[in-house]
Amino acid sequence: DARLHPTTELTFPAGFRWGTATAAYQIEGAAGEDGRTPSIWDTFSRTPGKVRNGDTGDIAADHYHRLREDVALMRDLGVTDYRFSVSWPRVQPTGRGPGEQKGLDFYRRLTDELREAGIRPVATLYHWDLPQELEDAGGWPHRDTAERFAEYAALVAGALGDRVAMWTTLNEPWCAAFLGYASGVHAPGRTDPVAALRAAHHLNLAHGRAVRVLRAALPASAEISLTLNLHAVRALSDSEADRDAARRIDALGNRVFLDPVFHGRLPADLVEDTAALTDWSFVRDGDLEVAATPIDSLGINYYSPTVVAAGTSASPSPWPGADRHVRFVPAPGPRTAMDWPVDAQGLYELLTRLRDELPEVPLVITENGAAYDDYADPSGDVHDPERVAYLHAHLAAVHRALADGVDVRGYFLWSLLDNFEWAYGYGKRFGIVHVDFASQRRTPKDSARWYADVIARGGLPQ
Ligand code: GBH
Repeated sequence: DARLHPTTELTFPAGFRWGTATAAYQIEGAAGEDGRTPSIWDTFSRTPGKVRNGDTGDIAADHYHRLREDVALMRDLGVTDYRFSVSWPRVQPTGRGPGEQKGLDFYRRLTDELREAGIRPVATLYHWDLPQELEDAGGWPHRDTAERFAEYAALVAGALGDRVAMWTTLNEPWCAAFLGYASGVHAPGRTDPVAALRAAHHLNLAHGRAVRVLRAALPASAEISLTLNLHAVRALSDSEADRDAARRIDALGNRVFLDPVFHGRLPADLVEDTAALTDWSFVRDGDLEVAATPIDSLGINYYSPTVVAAGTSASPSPWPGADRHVRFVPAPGPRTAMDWPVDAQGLYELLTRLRDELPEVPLVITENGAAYDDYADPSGDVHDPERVAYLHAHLAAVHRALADGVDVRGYFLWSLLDNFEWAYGYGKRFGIVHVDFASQRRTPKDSARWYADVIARGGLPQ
């Protein structure tokens, strides 16, 4: 409220949801406890050479044993919502059949604790940790995995349906399909472009099947969503060749999911671009209708824009069929510790595009944040000024989009805690709370105090 905080420059709408986000494999640890079996990320991270420094999620931030402390951290921040993911191999160890009660109980304890703290639980069903048994049976390129996912969704809805306000089926199916099966930099580490296209389709199908299952099982008030890491694609120049490169990446990075999920169709140009690889006959009658089952909102994870020009890329790449047509151009300007460009305008562009293309769909920023090396002063305070600047700039972009009529309902900061940053291991820190991985001590950084102030004001300070 601007009257209470005269120095608040940009006020967000009442009811705007302020959250933080995490994912099971990145924080939980307890990889072998209470009946949990290996997921593809356990297998991948234990394979030498796949993850920097040989890091694994075996212990991670030990959140499985520290959920009360971590919820208390969020209560201190004042967040309204918390986005976590459910570990499939923890709650359904073989990927089929009955659930594992001890695993389900963990999420019941977590959601109890959240509700007691006045924080809305937002659950993601799949944040990349496929049970290894299902990968052994073919993984996402195999159609049956979509059926298994729908059954798993029913199991989790049965256990948590009375206590989770918002449900996300999949986190970033682009990464699951194309980093997992085409470039191989994520689990399961396969480098087969056709398998990746099949995976993308089966993820769309799994999403739609799960939406139907959730809709039938959950109270009418439950919000059902999907999170995509949409690519804010820009052509390096206005030349026809560069614009064609941008079109290809828009097809493979965005419309491969947006078109099935919101329009029940495949992008015609994508089918044409990939004709030498596949005839898409794995898409069966009725699949696209299932994928297009209505949802209540779209989650967007945004970190950086993507700049492309006509050219070629090294293979294996995560872009089936585009390697000989597209070159990725490093964007100018400052970089995060991931070497990703800092460019809040890309978020604004993405949001206004979605307003124009999907005017009926409410949007939620389900992830935004940055990795930086922080530093502790002699008193132990942890400083991360670049992260504060990054967050400020991106929230200002969200505010500008709101002013321009984009229906953004909330913002989830990635991430609550420093955690296992996938192929980068523990070397990259995204948290607003520092984690000492030797002692598991949590220390809120300056950015945590800054975010708590933003939430308390309902907006950005000057
Ligand atoms: C998200 O992934 C994840 O949901 C989260 O678990 C993760 O910790 C967080 O962001 C930070 O990484 O792949 O060559 O096209 C974001 C993944 C990163 C995928 C940037 C696209 C662009 C380079 N995205 N990446 S490329």
